[in-house]
Amino acid sequence: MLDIRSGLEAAAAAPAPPVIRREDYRAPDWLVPEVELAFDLDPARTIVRARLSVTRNGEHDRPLRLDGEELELLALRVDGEAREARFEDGRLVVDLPGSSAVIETDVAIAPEKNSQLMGLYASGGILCTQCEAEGFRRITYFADRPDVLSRYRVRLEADKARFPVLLANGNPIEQGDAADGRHFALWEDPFPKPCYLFALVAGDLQCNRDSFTTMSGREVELGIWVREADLSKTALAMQALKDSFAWDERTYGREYDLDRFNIVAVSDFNFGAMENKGLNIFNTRYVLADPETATDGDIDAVAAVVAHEYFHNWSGNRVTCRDWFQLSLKEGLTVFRDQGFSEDMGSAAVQRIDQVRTLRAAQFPEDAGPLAHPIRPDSYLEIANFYTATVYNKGAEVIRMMRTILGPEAYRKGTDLYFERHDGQAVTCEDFVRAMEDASGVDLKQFRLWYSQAGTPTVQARLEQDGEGTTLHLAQQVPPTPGQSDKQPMVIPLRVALIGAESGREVAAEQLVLLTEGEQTVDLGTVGEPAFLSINRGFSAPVLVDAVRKPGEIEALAAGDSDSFARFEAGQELMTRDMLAAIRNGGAVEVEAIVAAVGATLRSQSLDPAFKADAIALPGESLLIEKLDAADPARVHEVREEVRRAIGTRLGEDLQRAYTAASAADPTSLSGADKGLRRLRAATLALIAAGDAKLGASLGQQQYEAARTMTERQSALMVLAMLGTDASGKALDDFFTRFEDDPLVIDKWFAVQASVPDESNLHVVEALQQHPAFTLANPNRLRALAGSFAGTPSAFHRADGKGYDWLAEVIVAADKLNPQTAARFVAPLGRWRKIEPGRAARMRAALQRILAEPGLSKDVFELASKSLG
Ligand code: 0A1
Ligand code: ZN
Repeated sequence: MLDIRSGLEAAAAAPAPPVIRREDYRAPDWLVPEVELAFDLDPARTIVRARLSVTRNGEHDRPLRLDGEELELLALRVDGEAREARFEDGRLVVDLPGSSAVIETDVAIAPEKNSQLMGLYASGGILCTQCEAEGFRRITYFADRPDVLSRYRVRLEADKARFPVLLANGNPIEQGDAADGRHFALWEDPFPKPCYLFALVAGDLQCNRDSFTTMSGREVELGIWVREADLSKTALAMQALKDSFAWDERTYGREYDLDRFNIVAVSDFNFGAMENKGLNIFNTRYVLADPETATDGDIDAVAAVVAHEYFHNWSGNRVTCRDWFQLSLKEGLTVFRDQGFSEDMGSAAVQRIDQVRTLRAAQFPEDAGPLAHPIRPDSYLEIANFYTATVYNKGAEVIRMMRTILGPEAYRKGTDLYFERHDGQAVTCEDFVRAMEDASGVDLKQFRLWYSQAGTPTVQARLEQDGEGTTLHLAQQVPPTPGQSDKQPMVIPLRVALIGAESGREVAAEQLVLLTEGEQTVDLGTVGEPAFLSINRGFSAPVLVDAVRKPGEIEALAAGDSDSFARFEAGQELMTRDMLAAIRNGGAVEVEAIVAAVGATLRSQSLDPAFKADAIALPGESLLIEKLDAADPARVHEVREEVRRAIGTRLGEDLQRAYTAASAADPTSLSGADKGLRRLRAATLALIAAGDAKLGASLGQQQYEAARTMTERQSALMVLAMLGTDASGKALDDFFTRFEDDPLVIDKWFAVQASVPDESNLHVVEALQQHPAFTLANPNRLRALAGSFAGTPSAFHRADGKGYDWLAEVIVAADKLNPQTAARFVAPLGRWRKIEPGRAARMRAALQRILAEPGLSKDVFELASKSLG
């Protein structure tokens, strides 16, 4: 067992948590085919009676070992006989002579004291559960691992007045009254499932009911359960749910399998939502939405998360993971599936730009930093730390590449085979790849490196043209990452086309190039004119492209590449090139090319507004920092602001014209066209304000006051908050009073103020921390404040390091309540390698201070110690 604390300057006194390794996997010693649970629900003290029928798995004489955490054991019986409990390493150990037995335990738990939000907990008067990854052991003693699948029968009993609604997985069997004003409900789930998919909910909830008839003609009752006041905000989620049912039938041939599908919204939740079998539990943020209180982006996210959780019913529940190292098996595939859904429901081109933006903002830095890990990790201390952008979003890119390489038909044959072959099983990423190979006949041996190698590959590209023809020279490097110094060349699918420098047309039609060697040349034939290289079109591979560019090439591609994603990319490359040059040489920015490109985009008659909004947005400060060594965040901010100002002043008329035209968006419509107009309106307003603060303030105020949707209101508020005028104070006060009773909107109020990119904004953040509406206990609220602040480089990276100190204190305080959520704020401090030495030393000091804290959780310990490196 490796002690990763050794060598740390600030090692805490507690013993190091054990490292869990993928290669140590062993099949379970005991299986648990049947589970009966009876809950006597009470927020202060809930009694859980469990009856497990266990069977020995294979030939061995090892005892049954059950996980348990913070459980008060009241009784243990084996085949009806009371037994003295024995514990080893925190597990309940039961010696069993035969090949099967019935184990009964009675335990007591305290949901209202559960601030970790794992296991059974209370949220705003609702009792609910979260069991993935290892929360079920906080409910009862159990083999808490995903490869133990059981049939569940669950009886819930609670006070009828306080908890009129009692829900669990599967189908309802019976309900009725019990003594002392209590009532009960009995639920049965016919599908064997791992315990991480167990769920129950008890509360005073109202239901938005609907139904869906499946492709084989079965009627499924759909329910979205929320507090009564929120019922009017569930229509969009319900529509998304029905669309998801239909899409999965159409696109993957997957039909729903129970008579009921329930969604419950709770306001205290560590992640976005959870796919418990037949009873999804959601963070309110991903259910409740209407145009007045949620932005278009929020509304799209609701649909995507509803789809994501629903799609897990096949990719995750019917076919689940053998162990937690295989997490990307269900998450990468399910993200890829929800991306496909969003592409089909809206504009595929705009969706792809958004997906890549997310990947670049969240996953590329992870892959380039101290926390880099393959999509199938090899080891962990705390699995909760591996619900990452790498496992989810890079995992989805890996599935997408397989689809690109095999083609859509073979890919679909592959998923059909995978679901059919492994239905009811707990399997591995390897099983998925093998199904793809078997269905397509394509050898994916080398492709498997995407599962085992971390780090974002760089592809170097150079186009050579002479009388003979056109040759593309490619080379790839996969960078070293922690624990992986030597890398092998990967299979990189690159969609490539050539654009004529004179004609502006595609002079070599798009083709798929598979880069498999360290270096490779590709013959692209003869083209009649000098050509420009359009490469990694549609972002066909999650790589960094470093192409040798001819003068004017990138400008020409930004103005006219026939692939809209590649066109967007060229614009970003151009902006990045000129900003980085100025950051590095310390002089003024060469803004001509950027201003020309943004101007042409704004004036274009053919581009749609959503694309325009994306194309005129400058790469963010974090992205620029990632591309530098020893970055000075203040300088990065200065240069980026200089460019924004130049665009604002030089293109004032174009921006105002676009802004006014975009004001025509129909506030009652959620069509792609209207959403695109609102997006363009927000982007142009921000640039107008950068060029002319006075005009920005007056337009911002007008827009705020006339706003009919949250999209308009929030973008105006952001511009006003950045300008920091009197008008901004008034608008912020108005916003708070107007939405005081709506926690999700108050989160925005915190987030907007904590995102102001100003070195002095820490004072505002500190004041907000003292605001009566602030609490460390609610993950959404904490993210709104700490996540927004740490995600704003020019405010977070104060030269005096006080931003880091503040974050470190918040992490330590939050860790005492909720380790999973606290751990999510460590990564920004781990980026010190990219930052100039003075600030970097302060970032390290903050990490050391966190590590010196007694009683630190393993969640925070793992990330802080790895970040220090
Ligand atoms: N499987 C969920 C993610 C999830 C993981 C852990 C949670 O609680 C700690 C909650 C949700 C998904 O991918 O949606
Ligand atoms: Zn998921």
